Amino acid sequence: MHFLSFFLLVSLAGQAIPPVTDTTEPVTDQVVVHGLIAHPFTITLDNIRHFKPQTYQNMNIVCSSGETKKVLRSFEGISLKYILDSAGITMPRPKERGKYYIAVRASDGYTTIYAWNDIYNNPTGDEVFLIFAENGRPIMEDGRFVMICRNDKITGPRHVKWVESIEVARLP
Ligand SMILES: Nc1nc2c(c(=O)[nH]1)N[C@H]1C(S)=C(S)[C@@H](COP(=O)(O)O)O[C@H]1N2
Ligand SMILES: [Mo]
Repeated sequence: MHFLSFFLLVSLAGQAIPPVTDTTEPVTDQVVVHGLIAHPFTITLDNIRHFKPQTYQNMNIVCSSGETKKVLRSFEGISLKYILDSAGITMPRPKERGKYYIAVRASDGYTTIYAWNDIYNNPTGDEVFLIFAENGRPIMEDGRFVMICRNDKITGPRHVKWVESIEVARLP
């Protein structure tokens, strides 16, 4: 075999096979805010203080199976509504408000949505937080940012680990 093609083959094979030690999910260190908004931006641990984070107490992460997966004595974060207000949702036809939704996506493909009405016309709007610290420590294994909905009865499904984007979109 020609030396160069052998070299190419080896380097391509090296790319295709991830290191065996890498069993963790891809860690996301920023959250991109995009879609039908006036001011797209990216949230990082460096700029999240501009959103005036607050500390809240006591929340359990409960799976649909009924199992309590995690107990948060405290968590620190910013509200989704405040993020959206900063982004400025563009809605030229207000009668279409019911078609608008917010998709929260994680790096492993896990996704949850909130209807625009859930955030702006329901108590839920005051209960959804992008959090970056749990029990007084930065979040590590679940990515740097997690989204939670504090008033869900079953809190696991809309507890999104490894959040990488928040998109404002509209049904056709
Ligand atoms: N990105 C991402 N977030 C996720 C999941 C997931 O698979 N991917 N699983 C959900 C489920 S089913 C539950 S119950 C909670 C708690 O899961 P954990 O025990 O893996 O933390 O996280 C939720 N968040
Ligand atoms: Mo779950």
